[in-house]
This record gives sequence, C-alpha cells and structure tokens, in this order.
Amino acid sequence: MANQHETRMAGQLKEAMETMEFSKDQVEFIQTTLQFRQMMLVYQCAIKEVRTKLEILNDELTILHGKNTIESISSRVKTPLSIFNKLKRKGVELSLDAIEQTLQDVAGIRVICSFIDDIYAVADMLARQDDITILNRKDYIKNPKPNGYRSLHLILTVPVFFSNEKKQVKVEVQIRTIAMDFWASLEHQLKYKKNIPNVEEISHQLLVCSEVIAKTDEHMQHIREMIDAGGTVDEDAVG
Ligand code: 0O2
Repeated sequence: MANQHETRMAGQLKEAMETMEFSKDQVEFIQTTLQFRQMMLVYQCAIKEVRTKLEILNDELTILHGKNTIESISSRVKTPLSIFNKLKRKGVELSLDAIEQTLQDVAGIRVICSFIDDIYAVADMLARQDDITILNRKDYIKNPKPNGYRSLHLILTVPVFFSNEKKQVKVEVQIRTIAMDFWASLEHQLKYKKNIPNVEEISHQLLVCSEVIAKTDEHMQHIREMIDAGGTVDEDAVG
C-alpha cells in the first residue's frame, strides 16, 4: 500500500538510481525506510479497524444498558526504538520480516473498563466477530504476573482491505480496569527508569498495592451486581 507521498518518493528514488546520484547502500537504506513506513501504515489501519469495532460495541451497550462498558480506548504503533529493543531482547536480528514474524504488539490498543466483568464481556464480544481471529489470550487477571501486573491480553488478526489486496494484520489488545491501568503506568516507570534507589522496596510496595487494587476491583464489581439486582449488601462477600 502506498500513499501519494510514498509513490512520489519511489519515483524520485528510481530516478536517482538511474542517474547514479546515490550509492547502492544508500538506495537500499531509502528503500527499507520506505517499506518500514508502509508497514507501520498497515498497522495503523488495523488499529483503526479494531478501534471502530470497539466503539460500535460500546455505543450499542450504552444504548442497551444505559451505561458505558468501555471508559476509554487508546492506541499506538510501537516506536522504531521500542521495536529495536524488543527484537534485541528476544535475540532476533532487526529486519522487516523479523518485525512481522516475531512481534505481536506493533499495533497496540488499550481498553479501559470500570469493572472486571466488562473486561471479559468486551473480549468475548470481539472474539465472536467472524472476521477476527484470536491467536493468543493471556489472562493476567486470573493469573497475575509475579510483580502484580494484571490485565487481559488478546493477540488477534483483523482483515484490512487495500485497493488491490486484503491483509490479515496482528493487533494486541490489552483490556484492564481503571485501577489496573493506574498501577501499570506507575510500574512501567520503574521498568524503564534507570538508577532508581530502593528498587526492591518499591517493587514490594507495588505488589502490595496491586493486591489492594484487585480486592477493590472485586468489591466494586460486587457492589455493582447488588445495585443491578436491587438487592441488599452481603457483608461476608464484600470482605
Ligand atoms: P511496552 O514498552 O509497553 O511496549 P510478546 O509481546 O507476547 O512477544 P511479551 O512482551 O512477554 O511478549 O508479552 P506480554 O507479557 O503479553 O506483554 C506485552 C505488553 O504488555 C508489554 O509490552 C507491556 O506493554 C505490557 N506488560 C506486560 N507485562 C507488564 C508488566 O509487568 N508491567 C507493565 N507495566 N506492563 C506490562 P512491552 O513491549 O514489554 O513494553
């Protein structure tokens, strides 16, 4: 897929090659850069497709139930530096093929819900759509990471239609509560900042916080169920 700018660039490149204005290495570098940009555009389009699906689901559920299931949606295409670092971490040499084959989260969408049940409802609704294929599902809510990270991760493929082809593109969808997201943002700083003193103490505090948050999320879920049922509070169940 090429936009007008890239088509013009490809034309200029061909002209430069013909007049020997660039060395072979330079031409290869420019060609790879162009291909990389095109690849990122494809991921950007896949994000648009999945975001639209999520927005439609949320609009429908808001009309049906009179309340938002999804609080917010954010998305990003992984930066070149982050792509490079992740491939390095996985011991894979940098190439366009390696990006496509090795990385599952070049296109990433984060969905924030108020309640735990909504997370699973959104995941199931996405999985039921017949043009979506779920390749992988990691439930870090039922099985939190040792550091306390909680979130539901889906790796899915979605078809993206271009002028002359259809591509199945991988997208990572992370679904979590507001509280889980608050925790993950703070913990992310610990992961990526260097020379932080008392890392062990901070990690311990984060783990404690993650457990408090998990209990609060469950408590809030229970309160919502009681409100929906119009019933009374069961003090034992909400601990
Ligand atoms: P960044 O900088 O956020 O992009 P895979 O992607 O399946 O090949 P991975 O990375 O083990 O391999 O998959 P996993 O565990 O599903 O994690 C994918 C993404 O989830 C990470 O991407 C983070 O965004 C997020 N994540 C996973 N574990 C943690 C955690 O302990 N803390 C926080 N804050 N986020 C986490 P990246 O590329 O690692 O990082």
